Amino acid sequence: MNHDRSLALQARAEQCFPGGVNSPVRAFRAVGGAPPFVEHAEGAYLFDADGNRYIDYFGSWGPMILGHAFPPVVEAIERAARKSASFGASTASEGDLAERIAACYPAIERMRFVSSGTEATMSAIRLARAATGRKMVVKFEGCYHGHADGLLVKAGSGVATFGIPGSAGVPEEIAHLTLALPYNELAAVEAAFAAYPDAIAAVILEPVVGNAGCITPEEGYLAGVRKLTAQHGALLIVDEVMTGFRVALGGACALYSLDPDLVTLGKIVGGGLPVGVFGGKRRFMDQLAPLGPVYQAGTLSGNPLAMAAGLATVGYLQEHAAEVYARLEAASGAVAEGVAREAAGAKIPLTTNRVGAMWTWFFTGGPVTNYEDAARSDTAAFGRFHRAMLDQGVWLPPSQFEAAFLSTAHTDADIAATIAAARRALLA
Ligand code: KE4
Repeated sequence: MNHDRSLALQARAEQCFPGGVNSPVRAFRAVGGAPPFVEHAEGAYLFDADGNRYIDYFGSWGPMILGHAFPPVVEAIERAARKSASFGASTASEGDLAERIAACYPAIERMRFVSSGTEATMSAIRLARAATGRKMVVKFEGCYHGHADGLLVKAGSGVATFGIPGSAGVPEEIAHLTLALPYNELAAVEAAFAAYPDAIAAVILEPVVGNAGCITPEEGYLAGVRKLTAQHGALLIVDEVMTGFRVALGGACALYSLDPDLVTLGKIVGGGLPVGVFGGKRRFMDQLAPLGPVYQAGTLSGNPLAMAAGLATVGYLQEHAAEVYARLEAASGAVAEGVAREAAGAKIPLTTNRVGAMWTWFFTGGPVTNYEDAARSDTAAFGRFHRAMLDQGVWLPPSQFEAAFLSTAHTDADIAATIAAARRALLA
């Protein structure tokens, strides 16, 4: 494959942006090599600046569940754009999308649109602190909820000890308000509540972890966290920015019969345009300005183009739910298990975790039930696999600790080609 144009664009980009990127994972630092620059995309395919075609298995990190340039979404954005890109005033389209989201998420009695998942989780935590009068937050190692200071926190030395900054620039005073616990361990959550009685405002989690690679909740885990938060007067915030409308029409809340206090959404609900959502029980949400004392705002919140893209996407998912999710399940199972079979045949240790159309091939013997297990993966082997797949026109997420996604546009031929490419790539 020729990458001359991408290489030139990368050199120019490095004069503009740190690392040449506007989001770190795009720099391919975890897998090596130079990232291709995308020129356009259609359906299941990305086309780079040198004209190379790739089967896309990260889908803009989740939003492109109907494939790229899905005509109903494109047409909706075009129609909206002709009416101007933004008003900074209320529009009917916000209520139209909100009603569709609420129909899929019974836990969401009121919601608010923002422009990213980070804004959604950051706002939900502020709301939880106001609603409970408490300051501490529990998160889980390997879960990522965006880059708000209090969420860029690593586990302290002991299970229920203060968090430590997970990034430069995060003051330890802020990190100390967050506990980072091991995922899939209810005892750790119990210990945290015992260690900090009446001090924990919220527990936030990915109901299916995507940001350590895909890690599934063990039987009873989510229900256990729900019970503990209710017992101890802390709010449960379920971060469905990645899983929302991905693992089911009603997301993980539907899949696992979860009734959280607050839910955050993003990615798919914007159809590829910048949208985040936080919502939940009315007694909490109505504490937001202008009704209540919790301030939160956004110039482009509810942007009409983003609403149009979200409406076209969510509307299509709702109207074709049975067909869409059956296809996503079948295609994801075929590709995830097909590659796993190739690895077994090549005697390469590989653990495949999958929920619906999100999965990860961990280069380790497994099982992978928390971040500590995931971190045992052979990331160098994953890097070689990633590059060998990319060279064969298959673009996987460029990190062992990310989830792969596919769309309704991926065909059986794409799946077969992916498995064939993996057969060769695993021997690279
Ligand atoms: P954004 O601020 O990137 O829109 O959303 C943050 C976020 C919140 N919650 C969950 C569960 C998420 O997965 C994310 C963002 N996901 C990453 C992919 N692992 C975005 C990709 C990137 O950072 O470039």
